[in-house]
Amino acid sequence: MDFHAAQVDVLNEFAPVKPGETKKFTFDARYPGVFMYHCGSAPMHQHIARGMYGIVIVDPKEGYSDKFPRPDREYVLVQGQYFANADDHHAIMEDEGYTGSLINGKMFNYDPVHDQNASKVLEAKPGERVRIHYVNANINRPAAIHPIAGIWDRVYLNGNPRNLVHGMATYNLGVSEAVTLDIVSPKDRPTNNAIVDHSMKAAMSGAITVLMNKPDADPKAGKGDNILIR
Ligand SMILES: [Cu+2]
Repeated sequence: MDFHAAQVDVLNEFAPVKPGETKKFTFDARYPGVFMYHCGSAPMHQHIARGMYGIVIVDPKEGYSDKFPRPDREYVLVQGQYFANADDHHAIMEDEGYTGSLINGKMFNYDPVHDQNASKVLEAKPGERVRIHYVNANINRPAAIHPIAGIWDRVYLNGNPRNLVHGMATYNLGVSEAVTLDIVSPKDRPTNNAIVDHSMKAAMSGAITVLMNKPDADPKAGKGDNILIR
């Protein structure tokens, strides 16, 4: 297991664990932010393509501040790729047979416009600060994260409160990169957003997430355990 939040010995702590074996290690998370983790066993790209990845969120020791205000809601989005033949690890490495983009494990997971079976969306009330923690677990491709009909109010590079950028339309996430993105919809008019990977192949094959801003938003959505919509 490769935890990008950890500073450890790659030959020891990140060594492969064979079937039937167990391994235990601990680390101090010294940097706040959002980080990818993934299976690091060979062939690593095949394990990642099979979905063995996720996000680690390290909260800042000092808590919230003017620079890092408490959000009204928070959501986690982890983007990855679906390959037609997950057995062909050479094709995966070459980005061949990439047929869909996954958000938290499913194409168009929160997009009822493109998938009529999608029953879930992200929700917020107009004027609320919505914080999105986004990971790019693609094999080779960057991801251009844009909130259609909106602007990222604040972007925290790698999710670190010290790395603050304002007013961005699109943030380009490198491979394995994670970012924290705040969006605040106008209070005085109804808006909805579609959070896309603006790379068209990714958007058209699954990387679209609908954020509905409505006065009767579910009060529990984006809070506590519900930062991940299941
Ligand atoms: Cu890695």
